Amino acid sequence: MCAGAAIALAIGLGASVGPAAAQKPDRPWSEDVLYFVLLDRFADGDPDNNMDVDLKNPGGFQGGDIDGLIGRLDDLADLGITAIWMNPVMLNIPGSVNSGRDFEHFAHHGYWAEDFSRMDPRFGTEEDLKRLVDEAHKRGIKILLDIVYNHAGYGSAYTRLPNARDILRMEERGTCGPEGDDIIGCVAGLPDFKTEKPEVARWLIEKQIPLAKEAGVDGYRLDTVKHVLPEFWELHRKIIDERLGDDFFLLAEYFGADLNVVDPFFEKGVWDAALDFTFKGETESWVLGRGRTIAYSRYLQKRHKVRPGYIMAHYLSSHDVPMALAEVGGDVAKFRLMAALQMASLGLPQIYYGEEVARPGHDWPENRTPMPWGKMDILPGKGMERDESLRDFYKRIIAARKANPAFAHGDYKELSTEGDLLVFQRAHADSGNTVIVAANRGDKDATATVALPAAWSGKTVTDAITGKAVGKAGAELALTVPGLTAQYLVAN
Ligand SMILES: [Ca+2]
Ligand SMILES: [Ca+2]
Repeated sequence: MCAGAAIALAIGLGASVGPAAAQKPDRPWSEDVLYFVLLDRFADGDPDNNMDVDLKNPGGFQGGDIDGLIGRLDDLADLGITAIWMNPVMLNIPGSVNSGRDFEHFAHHGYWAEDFSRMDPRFGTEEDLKRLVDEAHKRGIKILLDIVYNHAGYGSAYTRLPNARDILRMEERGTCGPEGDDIIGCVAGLPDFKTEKPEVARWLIEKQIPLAKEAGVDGYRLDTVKHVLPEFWELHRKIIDERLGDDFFLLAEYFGADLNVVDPFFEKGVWDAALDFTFKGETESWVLGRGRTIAYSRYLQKRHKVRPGYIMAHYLSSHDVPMALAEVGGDVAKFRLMAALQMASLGLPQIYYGEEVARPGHDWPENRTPMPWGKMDILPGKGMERDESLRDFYKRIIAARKANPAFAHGDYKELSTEGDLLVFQRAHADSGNTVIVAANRGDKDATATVALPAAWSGKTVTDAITGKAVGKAGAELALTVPGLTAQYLVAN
């Protein structure tokens, strides 16, 4: 080692002395509840970083930032969530593109990178990101960075590099692959990185590591993974393991995928989890009375075929699909039923910001309305109505999920699928925890008599959502489930 290196090392060590960063939460991801935030629409903590803000433009910037999210961490901890995924925070392209609608579309969502090595000042600084991670960790909350390797933003600085042709396929140069080609086509006309070239792959991966490493984030949510060759993901895992540690969590967005589609990737271990694109549609359909209860039950059971150690993250709404509450006609009772089924199902439940307070909106751009803050003096959603009783319901179902390991780890056993009433059991042998879930999609009371676990004998059966006793456990229990409600039955 030369003298210079020794000095640099000494300075490096000196710099690390100071207030210790909060411990990373070591809870397994299978036990987490994930909350997805579009920063721009959540909370504006710092008006000084606002640029191009136009509260009237659904495709424009509305001022939300990391500082605003930090200010709401206590709320989120109170809700019970244990992990946050926020949209990409790298510098995005300036200005707007034509939305094809009657508004201009700015990069408010963060998916149109201008430069991967810098933070977008509209979202905050590197210090803000570090502070977010530390403050979240203090509350036992993990943070996921959203990472895009497939494409850059429209007209991004990368398209003007002298070697742009070597690293990108571009519409303006006529170098995009055939439309509809998942890998070499240009998704939505965006400049497509030649990720099949190892040198481009390494550059893209390395470029985004320093921010993650400095801030100490817990993992990545990986955007548009199906538009990048599988070999890229093998190299990616190898580099991430080396640079960020083999416990660094990777959640993939393979658009439209069910577990059969992502299983070959799980088999190779390149990701830890993938978004489940089936749960929303199947659950909405069942709650809306479409299809037989037994078919929905078999669907829920099939989700348990996920490869052990890997996770499907199931959601009801996101920035790319219509809001679930609107999909069920704005009927909050139906939406509660869906939320109860989500929180009772295997996987990593993902809540889209504001769903828990009945945020209004339907399809793009209305699926990215501001977080409603009611009377709180927080922009951009100040004055927007909040459904506090729905939030309270979410608190109770999340608390029940966390209190009962059977929800995160238990197997699935169908108990009754008569008519509109679904009753299933989740049982976890290691902890001895069992929950019986009853959900009634009809609007009238539904009844069923179900066999109870032998271990429940003589105990009081309680609904873990309401905390109310529903009966004494014998060999069987006669259940009455009011219309459009769910029960989480536990024994105590
Ligand atoms: Ca701001
Ligand atoms: Ca591609």
